[in-house]
Amino acid sequence: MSRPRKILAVTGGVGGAKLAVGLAQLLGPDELMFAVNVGDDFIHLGLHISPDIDSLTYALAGQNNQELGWGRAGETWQFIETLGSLGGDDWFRLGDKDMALHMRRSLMLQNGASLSAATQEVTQRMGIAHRVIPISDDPIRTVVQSTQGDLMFQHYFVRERCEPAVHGFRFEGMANAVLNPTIAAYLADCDAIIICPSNPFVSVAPVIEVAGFLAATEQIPTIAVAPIVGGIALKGPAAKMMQELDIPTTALGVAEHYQHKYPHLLNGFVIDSTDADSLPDFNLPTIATQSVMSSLQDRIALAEACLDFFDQLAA
Ligand code: FO1
Repeated sequence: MSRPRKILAVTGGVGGAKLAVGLAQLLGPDELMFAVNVGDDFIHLGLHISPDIDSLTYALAGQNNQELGWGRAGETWQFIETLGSLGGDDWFRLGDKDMALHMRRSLMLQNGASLSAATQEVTQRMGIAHRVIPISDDPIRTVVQSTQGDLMFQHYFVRERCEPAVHGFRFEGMANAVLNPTIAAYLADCDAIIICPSNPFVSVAPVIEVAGFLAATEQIPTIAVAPIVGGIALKGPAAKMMQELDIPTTALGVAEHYQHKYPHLLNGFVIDSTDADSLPDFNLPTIATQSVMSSLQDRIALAEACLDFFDQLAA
């Protein structure tokens, strides 16, 4: 059995982008497409910000800011610091270089372009051959239901530093959001789907809950990589959210959450080697491998392991 050659990778921002980079090293632009979360998007300072699309774009272009873990490499901050000194909103740190991207996208959108078209323009200009596709061109906005009331995602994540306890999420606009036709067409002869190690509640859910996605993927082998390793989130507030939602903060907890909420979604699951003791507890095919990705080699090795896993599942 040969490896799947047409893969859709579902990803949120920084955590998922690491595996995305590994996959992009192994698969060509006709073999790999990225379906990206837009629930983190918001209008800020009059600009359309798409944090997950941008994190993936910067990572694929080798332009991600490794010190901060978000934003663009080699950044300067004159704009936001000057804005702050004038009494403007400076809690969301827009770097000078990053601003150019938001400005370019926002003006394209104002002139009638879709988010897909604006993303294609930026990714191509940054030398990215793979297709980075927003899950929908319609607005989907993640609202975090918390002890401080309903918070727009970036208000919860950046302004409130994920401190409020969460008890749920809703995705404004989801009911009217149309699955991106480019993704729908790709799924028609897609061989395999990889859910990158992104937050299940605020990165993966707003992608897979877009009408038509789950139905279109039911017959396609799908695996997810756990974003929790040794009870700790690889990135961001996933473990804290799980605790607050009364879900065990383990890789098994993530798998069971997916299986309970989306019964036909997963055919396989990938956990970190440090959690290998829990392998017998999974009731779906599961492999343990190194999923903590510190280097490019780690990203490629995890991508290889995911592709090999599809061979095992087929056999
Ligand atoms: N994350 C932060 O923690 N603080 C920031 O000030 C911040 C600014 C920012 C600007 C543009 C952008 O595209 C992303 C930015 N992020 C920032 C990251 C972002 O909020 C999160 O990483 C994602 O939304 C979570 O996936």
